[in-house]
Amino acid sequence: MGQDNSRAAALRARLDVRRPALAMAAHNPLAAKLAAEAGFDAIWGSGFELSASHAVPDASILPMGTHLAMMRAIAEVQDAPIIADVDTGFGNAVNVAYAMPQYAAAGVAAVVIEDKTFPKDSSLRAGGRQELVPVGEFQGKLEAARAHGGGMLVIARTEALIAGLGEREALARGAAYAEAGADAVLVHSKQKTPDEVLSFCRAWLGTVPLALVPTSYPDLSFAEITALGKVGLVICGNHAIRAAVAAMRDTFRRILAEGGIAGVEGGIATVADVFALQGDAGMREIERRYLR
Ligand code: SPV
Ligand code: MG
Repeated sequence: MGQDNSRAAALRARLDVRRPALAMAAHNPLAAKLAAEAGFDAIWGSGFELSASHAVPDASILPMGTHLAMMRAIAEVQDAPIIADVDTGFGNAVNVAYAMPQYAAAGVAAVVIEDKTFPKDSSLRAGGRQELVPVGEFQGKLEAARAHGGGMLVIARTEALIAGLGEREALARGAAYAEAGADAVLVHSKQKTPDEVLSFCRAWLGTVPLALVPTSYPDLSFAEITALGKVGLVICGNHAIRAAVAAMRDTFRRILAEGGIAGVEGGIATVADVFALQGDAGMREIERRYLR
């Protein structure tokens, strides 16, 4: 997929501050398929979800190839544009330049690169290591991503608020990243109320749309975000894995407590439902045509 990355073009057209695109996190192709089926505009290829699904910390533990293979597998089973969470870009600008063509070839529409040092730590982790790279160094990473990204959108994520550096630093970094060619600026916050992010959004005078991940301040509705007139993308950062964890825990507990599987039957997906999600209809067609 070269400069004519059609999923990137579709996503670009959807980054509309009058009606922000809604992305749902996915940690595997099945979750992505369910998110697309539910009507989300895009899939968030979340590093947190993928790490959690491997039961390891979201701290640059999994290799790039694991994340890349998952993005490719997600692209193969559904059509919604994928926004790949490439963390810090797996190193410096050289690592970014080598990673980008591989993500583009995997069918990814956009990458989000964050301005933390490598290896990263999870933004939401209490007491996490949140050190940022210098602005100029990060601009170089963004420029490398654009130059080698085969038409993918490049979304710059600043962790200035997460690192406690304040709104002025966050605004300056956002502006510098837009100047370096970022298609959007993701501003992340782990405050329990939306005040910090709302203040940033109101003060943002940049020319590119903002992106938000409202995990920590869930009371902020999509309508309230839209009313700001600045946000082109809202990412539901980890709701697939958290839903899966809660559902599995409850089902497993009930089966043991009830001494059988009958009780949970009505509350879980049918086998036929799962067959359909596996593309059973497509395989039947192949069988009909070619199996002799
Ligand atoms: C992710 O989903 O991997 C993110 C969002 O980067 S957060 O976990 O909130 O940092
Ligand atoms: Mg992440």
